[in-house]
Amino acid sequence: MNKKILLLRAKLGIEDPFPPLAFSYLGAIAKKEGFEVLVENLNAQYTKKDYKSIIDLIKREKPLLVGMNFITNSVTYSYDLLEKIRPYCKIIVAGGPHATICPEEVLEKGADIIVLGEAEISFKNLLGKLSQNKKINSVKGLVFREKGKIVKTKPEADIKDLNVLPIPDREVHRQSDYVKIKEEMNNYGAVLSSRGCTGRCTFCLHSLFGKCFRFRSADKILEEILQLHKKYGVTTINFVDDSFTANRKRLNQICDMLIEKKLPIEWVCASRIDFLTRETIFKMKKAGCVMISLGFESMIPKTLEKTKKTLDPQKYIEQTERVLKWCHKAGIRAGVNTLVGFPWETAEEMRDFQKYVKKIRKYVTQCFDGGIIQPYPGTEIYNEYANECGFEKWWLYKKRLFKDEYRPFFMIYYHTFWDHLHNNFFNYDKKIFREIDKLYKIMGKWDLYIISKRRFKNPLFAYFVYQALLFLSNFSLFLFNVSPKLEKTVMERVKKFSYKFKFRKGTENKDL
Ligand code: B12
Ligand code: SF4
Repeated sequence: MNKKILLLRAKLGIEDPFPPLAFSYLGAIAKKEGFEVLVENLNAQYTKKDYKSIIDLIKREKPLLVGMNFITNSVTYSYDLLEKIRPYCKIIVAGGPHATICPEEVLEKGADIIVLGEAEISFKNLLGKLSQNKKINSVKGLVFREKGKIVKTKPEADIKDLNVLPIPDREVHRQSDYVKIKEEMNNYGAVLSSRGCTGRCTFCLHSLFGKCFRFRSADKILEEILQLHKKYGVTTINFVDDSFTANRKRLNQICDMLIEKKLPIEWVCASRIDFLTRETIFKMKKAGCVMISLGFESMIPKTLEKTKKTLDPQKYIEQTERVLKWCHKAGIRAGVNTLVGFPWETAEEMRDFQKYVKKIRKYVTQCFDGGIIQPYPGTEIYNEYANECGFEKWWLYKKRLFKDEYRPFFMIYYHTFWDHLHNNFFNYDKKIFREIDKLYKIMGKWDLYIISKRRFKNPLFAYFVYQALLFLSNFSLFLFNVSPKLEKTVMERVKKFSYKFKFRKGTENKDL
């Protein structure tokens, strides 16, 4: 019997700076069950693989199954790959956010079995059955076809105690796909310390890991950090949790352990605004935290309320300003996530947002990050507006805005969410479109400014770099408006050069 599996991620348009944790977790599970695990991530930033080499690999290795990962906004890329490899695969298993929300669609596109949501237990049981050529009906958490009918097995329970999971196995990935220079070993430092979220925001797919927020113990986190430091020389840990700071007791324990160990480790995380206190922030700093990405989203009370971000917008906005000041005092860089473009927002509110950004920006020392609302399936906002705004199943027909996955220069530093604005899901009128565009340019300018300042100590030189980047971004935007092809011809080299001149430290949140 062939105990070999291939885990595969398609090229998705936005490159992966770090190895997908899904494959590290599932790889660890499969290895424990005695399987050999092959991983190919066509979306890894330095991979040299293409469709043809994947087909050759499948023909050569004949894996028992090929497991693919599906994310909504790039799902058509995954479907392309699925179609190409289909004739050469025995069994294709699908998982990830999109496969969980739209299992029937993924089956229709050619997959054989869908594993819903948190997959470790179902995947382990599925491997057991498939490797013994047995029926899979008793495995929970699956969707598949049997005699032409779609079968959905009973749901698998959330893993209550995350400590029972193995430490994700990063050895399943090819290091050269993610690391070219020593500093990039930090790409191996992505850690998931909890699953689920205490929030229920209407624009977010918080149901992926079930309804219940669970966390790994501080001991387990430390064990993983020590392993990453010793084995890969990682010095920056990137906690990718939805709610890293939600449990204060555990946060304190993690901080205490890191303070006591005196490791040469810095870390970054994301946090809701309301989980942070002055004491917490100062303690986090002492424990090596250098950056917090704050889930602020909006200063528009109506939006904060309607999206269920908070029940008390006024208090929330006041807390935001306090948190920003505390981070500033503690010496932790603060990033601010924003989200605009909700169908009820007005041009005037966008102008208020612009003023607000100008007011708080001196405390924003990482970047403004976020976007223009994209209605992902499985979210409340999708269910409420899909019909009314005519964007049902948009991921299948929405025209790709960029040819050959080339993204113009102005999007790297300046107008990161230009494509999201131009997707225009909520049919903005001209006025609001213009004001959102303006808002993102104000934030983009600030991002360019702080990135240049952080990278170059000499203030005059930093200012010069900032002006140069701003000029190049605007020039790229101008060329793109004339002709996307022209932009590519002129700016592709500049883009390559600017990548070489990467801003290494402190830019974890921007593709620099
Ligand atoms: C890190 C991250 C990223 C990184 C990814 C880097 C990387 N190499 O992984 C970056 C920054 C690139 C990124 C980008 C984007 N992301 Co993102 N991201 C995340 C985040 C925060 C963590 C992902 C993670 O590592 N999770 C931990 C692992 C263990 O979980 P997992 O991947 O879900 O895998 C589990 C299961 O899903 C399942 N599974 C997954 N794959 C497979 C495959 C098989 C075969 C099987 C059996 C099971 C299985 O098993 C795993 C273990 O249980 C999630 C939020 C979240 N809480 O998960 C959002 C999330 C995945 N991102 C999301 C979005 C929307 C985006 C962007 C569109 C945002 C943007 N700015 O444009 C882009 C799109 C990227 C693309 N190429 O298409 C959404 C996806 C929604 C959707 N419907 O698809 C999420 C869920 C956030 C949210 N709550 O809305 N992202
Ligand atoms: S947006 Fe953030 S706080 Fe809200 S549900 Fe999603 S992860 Fe949780």
